[in-house]
Amino acid sequence: IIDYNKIKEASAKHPKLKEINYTYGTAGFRMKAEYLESVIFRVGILAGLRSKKLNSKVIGIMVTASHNPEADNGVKLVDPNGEMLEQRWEGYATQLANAQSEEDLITVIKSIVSQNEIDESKNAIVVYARDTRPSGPKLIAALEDGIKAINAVGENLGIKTTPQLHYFTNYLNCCEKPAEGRYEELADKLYYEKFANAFYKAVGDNQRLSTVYIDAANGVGAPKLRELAEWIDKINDNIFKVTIINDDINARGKLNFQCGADYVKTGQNPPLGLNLTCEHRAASLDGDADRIVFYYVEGDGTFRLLDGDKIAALSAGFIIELVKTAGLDINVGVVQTAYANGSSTAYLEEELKVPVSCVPTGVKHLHHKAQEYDVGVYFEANGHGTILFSSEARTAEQETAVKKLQALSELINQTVGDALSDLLFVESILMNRQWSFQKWNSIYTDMPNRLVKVVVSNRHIFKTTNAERTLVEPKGLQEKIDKLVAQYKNGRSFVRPSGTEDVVRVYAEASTREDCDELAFKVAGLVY
Ligand code: 16G
Ligand code: ZN
Repeated sequence: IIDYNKIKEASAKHPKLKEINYTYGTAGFRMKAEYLESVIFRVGILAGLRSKKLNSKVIGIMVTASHNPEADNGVKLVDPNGEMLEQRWEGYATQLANAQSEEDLITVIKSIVSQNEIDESKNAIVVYARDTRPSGPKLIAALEDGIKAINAVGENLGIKTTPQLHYFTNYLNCCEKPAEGRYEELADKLYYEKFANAFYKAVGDNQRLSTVYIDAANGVGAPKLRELAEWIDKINDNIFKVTIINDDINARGKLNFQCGADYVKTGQNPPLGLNLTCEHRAASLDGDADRIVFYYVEGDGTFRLLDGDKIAALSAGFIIELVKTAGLDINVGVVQTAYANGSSTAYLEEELKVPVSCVPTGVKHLHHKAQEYDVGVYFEANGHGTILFSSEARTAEQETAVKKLQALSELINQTVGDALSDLLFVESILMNRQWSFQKWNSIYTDMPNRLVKVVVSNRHIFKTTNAERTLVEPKGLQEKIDKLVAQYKNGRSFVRPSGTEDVVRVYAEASTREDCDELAFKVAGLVY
């Protein structure tokens, strides 16, 4: 039963700051860590309510701000199947976070209980983890107060990557409950064991490739990848060689600073601390290890990025080949956002002849669309993505191609995009194909592109349609953009409000670097 007095008392220790209006957005709640204490306390309560509503299923909570600066933090809820929180409950999260007084908070809780006919007497179970941010422990303490206030059982998983938390939440709900051992260690062990074994299966007896240099953004990906690589070594120490750089998780100020997937993708240059020569294969993770981008430099020093679009193309190409070889009746589809490079879309549609759909930014949109295919490949250009295999695609026939397909389906983290699982997935395809990064890059040539952010007084006046590719408001602006775009060969540009920052983003693409930069600059000028 819910003890409302207990909640009131506990909440008084984590009062809501007056001046702030919170929104549960694409990435949950995310902002400067010092504004988050009351919010995280309330997220603990919400997770308890959600668990009660879903018959005591386990709900996950991740405390992270991903690629944001070290001073930020954030929190996200994970549903029992490991997917993002159901959309209607995002609204409840926002309402709870904004309740000003203790009285208001109780009113909101009671209305969630009654709207969802929640049985207050049901048990509630939640698991939670955090990344390596210095503000993490204090916020976890506030979270625990919220979990206790609603009489939920809470299991602290300690420091984990975001995808590990998604994976373990799903595991607890669908697999046998672990009989012994602390959850904190189990969550690592089960994860390493699963992905190391699947990698071994997927690479078969193909020869290993050269060392991959991983920029771990000085975040949680560093220790976790190191341990995962040790597990792989235990099975066979001659299939995967990795060198981790930017692995300093203890020094202040280093997390995501001039390194990590977002830095590399946005700036289209290598991170601090990595001396790239043309022999190197490299990749960058983000601060919670759910994004990865690969890259290398040419002999002449040109930087080549293998981003989410290239990962999607590599994966789709290999999977389609396996499906054909095995003669399976399985449909493969790719889901992209407006940020996908035009050349990648053309390659998928024209060369691979695979259906491509475009959806708004944010994992929940991509994930849901991908579920419509037997095999749904989705990657955002920024390096977040995964592949969903329906049970249809996981048949038990014993043919080699089918076996390989099955191994791949086990190697990819199907709950959410996962940098570590994606890394092994890509590596296994490259090993099967014996492809270099150069060969992989050559499947198509990226159109020069530029992403800029524009600070505006109110980003909420920007409204989009057509999977964010067309502005409907402010009125007349889209026509002006269209006119500009028409002046450039292969020009493409769109404007959308960010879901995570107080800015408007402008994306532009054109045949040459100069044209593309000029187009981005001019469109930004229209927005400003
Ligand atoms: C978050 C999303 C990412 C999206 C980005 C867009 C998840 C796990 N991550 O990082 O998918 O691309 O936000 O940010 O959902 P924006 O709206 O600020 O451009
Ligand atoms: Zn992330």
